[in-house]
Amino acid sequence: MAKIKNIKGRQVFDSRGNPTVEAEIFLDDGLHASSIVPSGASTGTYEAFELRDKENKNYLGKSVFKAIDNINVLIAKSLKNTDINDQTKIDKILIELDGTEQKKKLGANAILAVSMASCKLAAIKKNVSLFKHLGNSKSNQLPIPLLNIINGGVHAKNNLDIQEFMIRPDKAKSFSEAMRMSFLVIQNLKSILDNTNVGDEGGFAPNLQNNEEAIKIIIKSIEMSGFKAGEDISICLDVAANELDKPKTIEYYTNLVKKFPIKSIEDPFTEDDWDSWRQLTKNTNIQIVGDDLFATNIKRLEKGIKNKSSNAILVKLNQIGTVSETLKVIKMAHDNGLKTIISHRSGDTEDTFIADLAVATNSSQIKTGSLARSERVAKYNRLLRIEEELGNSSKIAKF
Ligand code: 2PG
Ligand code: MG
Repeated sequence: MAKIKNIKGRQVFDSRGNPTVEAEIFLDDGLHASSIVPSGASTGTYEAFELRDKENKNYLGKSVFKAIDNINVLIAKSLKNTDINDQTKIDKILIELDGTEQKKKLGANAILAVSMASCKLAAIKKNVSLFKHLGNSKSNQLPIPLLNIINGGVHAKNNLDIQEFMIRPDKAKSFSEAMRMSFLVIQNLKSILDNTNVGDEGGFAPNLQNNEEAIKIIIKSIEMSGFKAGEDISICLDVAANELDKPKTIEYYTNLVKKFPIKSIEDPFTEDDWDSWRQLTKNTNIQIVGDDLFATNIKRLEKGIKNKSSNAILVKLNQIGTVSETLKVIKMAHDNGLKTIISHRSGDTEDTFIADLAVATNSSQIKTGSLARSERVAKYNRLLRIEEELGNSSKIAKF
């Protein structure tokens, strides 16, 4: 048994330059590991609570010193001497110590940093890669990436109201091939845009006439790269409907899908519009993804499964706040035939935990931005290394 000796929290910064939480855990034998939590911009009402020091004017109300303090005092004391290999117990202690539905007492940012760091440390102690520690003997499938190559909505200061225009290289035979295909499309897209400034997730953020123009330019870039749109590479959208000024209708989406090679739509409706979700899922045969709808929360996922609201779920660790609860949500989704897409946040960091999580859980997809900004690219690079480590036994999800 390897016991936790000490836990240290510290305030660091995320990719938008906002303060965030890092936790570092130390074992008796001197081994240690750390993890940093990300932060969203288009956040849902049902997400776990992100604790910020609203009254701290020095940091415009965004510092996380209270969360850090909770790690250094309450959490460190409660987890001292706990076996690092017992993730279920660690997360249970954290959940009970907090005691609130949305992790409002300690802050989900404090809790998740510790939960992820303990997972990483257990892997280091066992001397295995994180994806192997988190997964099982079947964890040899690389996810297909969804790359957000045009940013809009609250992630960019432009006039597009759909938040994410993504490409998914469906016909890639390996992860490195998926990245090569995506690289070509991004470079071609860059060559035809006048303005190549990027948004929060590394995708370009041009001002265009409307959403359809963004889709048309992406199709053009796919074709310029020598691929067939809708076959080799498909288009995926995240509407992030909670953030829309003008909601979109079921007909808008069914027409868009008829017109363009779109294979996946995330958050087409707001988080409580269960009826519209159900109808759209019934009326199309593409992937409909619940993000703010489920908030990686098992109770909301249960409701969505009963309601037949979607056929896929976006998974974000910090929407729920512990690794164990995230794994349960993924299992419930798979047991009920839903696809899982492991996701970054728009404010992210150098932490690559989600890359390992995607492989460990056999998730068919990962969404972690474009090929720009190191906090995004780091996840893709980690997946390339995992593919190399798996060698001949590796495969990639099929579409
Ligand atoms: C989303 C995410 C990630 P945010 O809506 O899916 O792309 O954005 O982190 O701002 O919620
Ligand atoms: Mg989303």
